[in-house]
Amino acid sequence: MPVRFSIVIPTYNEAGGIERLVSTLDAVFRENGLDGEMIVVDDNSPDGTGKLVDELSTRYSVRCLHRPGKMGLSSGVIDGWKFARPDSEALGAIDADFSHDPRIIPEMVRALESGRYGLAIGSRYVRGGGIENWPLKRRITSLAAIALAKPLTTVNDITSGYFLIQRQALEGVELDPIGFKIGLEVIAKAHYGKAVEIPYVFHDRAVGESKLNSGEVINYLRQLSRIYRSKLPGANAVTPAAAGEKGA
Ligand SMILES: Nc1nc2c(ncn2[C@@H]2O[C@H](COP(=O)(O)OP(=O)(O)OP(=O)(O)O)[C@@H](O)[C@H]2O)c(=O)[nH]1
Ligand SMILES: [Mg+2]
Repeated sequence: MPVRFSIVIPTYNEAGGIERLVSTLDAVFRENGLDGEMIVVDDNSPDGTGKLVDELSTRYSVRCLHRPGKMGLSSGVIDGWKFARPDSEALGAIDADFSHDPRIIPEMVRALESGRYGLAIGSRYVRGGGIENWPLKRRITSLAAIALAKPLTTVNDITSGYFLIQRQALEGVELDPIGFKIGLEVIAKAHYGKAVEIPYVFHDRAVGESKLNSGEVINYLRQLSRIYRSKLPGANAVTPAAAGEKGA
């Protein structure tokens, strides 16, 4: 059964590359018979990204959700999923700067279609994956971020922002909209059964500027500590009285 899906592209000042990404994804969908839509979530980018995407929506399978100001990557992805067509069975995310290789999307979709996996992750840290043109500092920061989250999961690329997940795996899951790491939030909390990591080579952005700053490191640590705390025994326990249940 072909899986219908919506993939969110969060944008802030990505006018320089968004048309190339949207047209490439559109071609990948068509050439592989995929039933996908793109949702760009734009935070009123001063460079006019949102307006450009509205124009592109007449030619490609893309719609733009406009938010009034810069509200963060993770919250953008979460809002995009709410905006997605309701009959999409899978939801995903991809960066706008071509760091995430669109050519692995068919493999991600097929993995969900197989019924064996509830989550398909674009992965830099499995055989065949990698990173190109990243300065040493970024590589070390990424590995440190992953090491801190390692006890949470067996997934290798825990901080990947490139993935596709069955919609039902997110039902009832409270996602923290803090910061940049929506992938970690999903990997640590959603009910997806088995995950598969599909390798790709990450390329540093060629156009536009990075939105990552030192504040995001603090956000990441806050996010991690909240996830760890939620995993502590009894963290989500509800007393019978609080749940409105009657004791035995
Ligand atoms: N809507 C929205 N999108 C954002 C926001 N911050 C970042 N993004 C988008 O999220 C994606 C990832 O941001 P990047 O700046 O590429 O962050 P990064 O990949 O960690 O860093 P570089 O690739 O080095 O720039 C891009 O598509 C950004 O445009 C935000 O506050 N709102
Ligand atoms: Mg990037």
